[in-house]
Amino acid sequence: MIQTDGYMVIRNVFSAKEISSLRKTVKNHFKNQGLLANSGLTQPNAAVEVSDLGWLFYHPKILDVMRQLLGQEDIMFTSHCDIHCRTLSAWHKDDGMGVMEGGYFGFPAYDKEDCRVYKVALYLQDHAQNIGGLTVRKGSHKFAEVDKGEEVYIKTKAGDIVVFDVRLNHTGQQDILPFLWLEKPNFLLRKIMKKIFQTEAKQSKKYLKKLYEILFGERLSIFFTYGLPNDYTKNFSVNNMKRQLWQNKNANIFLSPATRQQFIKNNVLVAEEYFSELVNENKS
Ligand SMILES: O=C(O)CCC(=O)C(=O)O
Ligand SMILES: [Fe+2]
Repeated sequence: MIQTDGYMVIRNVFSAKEISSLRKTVKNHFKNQGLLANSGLTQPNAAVEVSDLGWLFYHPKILDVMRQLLGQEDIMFTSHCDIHCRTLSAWHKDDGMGVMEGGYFGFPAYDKEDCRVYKVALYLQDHAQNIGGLTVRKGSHKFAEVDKGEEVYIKTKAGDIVVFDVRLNHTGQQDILPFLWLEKPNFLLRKIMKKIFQTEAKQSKKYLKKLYEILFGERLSIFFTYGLPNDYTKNFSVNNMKRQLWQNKNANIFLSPATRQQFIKNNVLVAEEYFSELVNENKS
């Protein structure tokens, strides 16, 4: 259960056609946009910045899953969405404790039962035969320590989603070659490459990464977030939007009218109702 474990896997949410269309949209965006981050590219505030993704956020299956997990009809879209291409990762929480004082909730909310902000992790390729998908620490949404909790690697196929509490400890792909049996050889390979090609460690890492992408395709992912319509979700949304705006260095705050209209039509509340304070901040 998501309230005890802090995460839930839902299989076959998207069709092969939908995944292929999302891959196209994400790849196309990163052709000439995005920020360099974690050995790859990332686009914060993608619900606002990438208009072709709109349909994903009010997809009937996503709204069904969220209503079930949140246990009620009334749910709120936070306007959070990050998309990634080829990025690597390390253990962290998405509650903003590392980003601002008190995190996105304004204080450590690990013991709060009605703090229910859930993120969708959608990988646009299979991660069942490698360790490039999501690894979580079960139950770790209940405490502050990032290095505590039973480690679980979640095998996913393109079309599956993982929904997790934003306070949960998690990491994406950590090494350039995401295979458990290669943990030691990864290191040796880099050493050999350095000898043969006289390439520096950083350079040989880059070549290995490129080689992996040629063999297995580019690693693309989409993360987006909903919550119960309460103060926890509102604070998360406003403060997370601040983070997205800092990263983007621009002032695009609001969803397109078409996307907004679809949320209204589907009875989904939108956190951007509370973003007016951000407009004034961005002007000054
Ligand atoms: O790269 C991944 O798979 C994880 C990304 C992530 O944790 C995040 O965007 O917060
Ligand atoms: Fe994360």
